[in-house]
Amino acid sequence: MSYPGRGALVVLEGCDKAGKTTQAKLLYENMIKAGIPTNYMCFPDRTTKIGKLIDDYLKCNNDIEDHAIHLLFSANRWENVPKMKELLHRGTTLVIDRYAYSGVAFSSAKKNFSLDWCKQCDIGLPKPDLVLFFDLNMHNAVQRPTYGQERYENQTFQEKVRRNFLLLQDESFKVIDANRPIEVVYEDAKNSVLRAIQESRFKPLQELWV
Ligand code: NYM
Ligand code: MG
Repeated sequence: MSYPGRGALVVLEGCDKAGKTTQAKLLYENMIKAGIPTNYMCFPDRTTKIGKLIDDYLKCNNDIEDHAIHLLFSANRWENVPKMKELLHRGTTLVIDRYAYSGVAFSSAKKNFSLDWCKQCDIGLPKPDLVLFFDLNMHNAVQRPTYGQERYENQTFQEKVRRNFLLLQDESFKVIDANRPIEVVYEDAKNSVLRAIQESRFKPLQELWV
């Protein structure tokens, strides 16, 4: 099957333990099965040098000043932009587990960090065609296995993060009720992704927050 035009940039966002990774993997596997060229990526990309610093920070093995870690998360996206653009222009759809919205929603939940300041370093990144925001009741999130193992995984902080995500909603956002069974959530997500692929194929890739 040949796919003219570019691939879609699809981002999955949400608080910790909302089921993003499960859904991203399901989307990736099923799109490959359906013959749609697709790649899975995630941020932070913990495999690069910058990503290793971030990984240590999240596991509380190191401390990094709040502004500096914010910029490192952003740098970790920028270092992947050439690869993302190449894939998209080759017609590959990207399913990405977290992106700049996480960058802003998490950092701006810290004291003295404004949404506006946090957005600056991500301005100009490739703009997602679709952002699926997985909205999970905090009560359900804290019940999930491994909750609380990494930095930021506490309820007060996550409630601030959730409010920040909702402040970042734009025309590409779709809020998905993640409190439902995996298969129901998946159906909802899949339909939006298939629509985004159709609609963005012949549209130029845009820049985020410009
Ligand atoms: N996170 C993720 C940030 O604070 N800023 C960012 O730019 C990104 C991409 O890292 N708690 C936070 C959100 C998560 C944590 O993500 C790691 P994951 O999806 O649990 O590996
Ligand atoms: Mg996590």
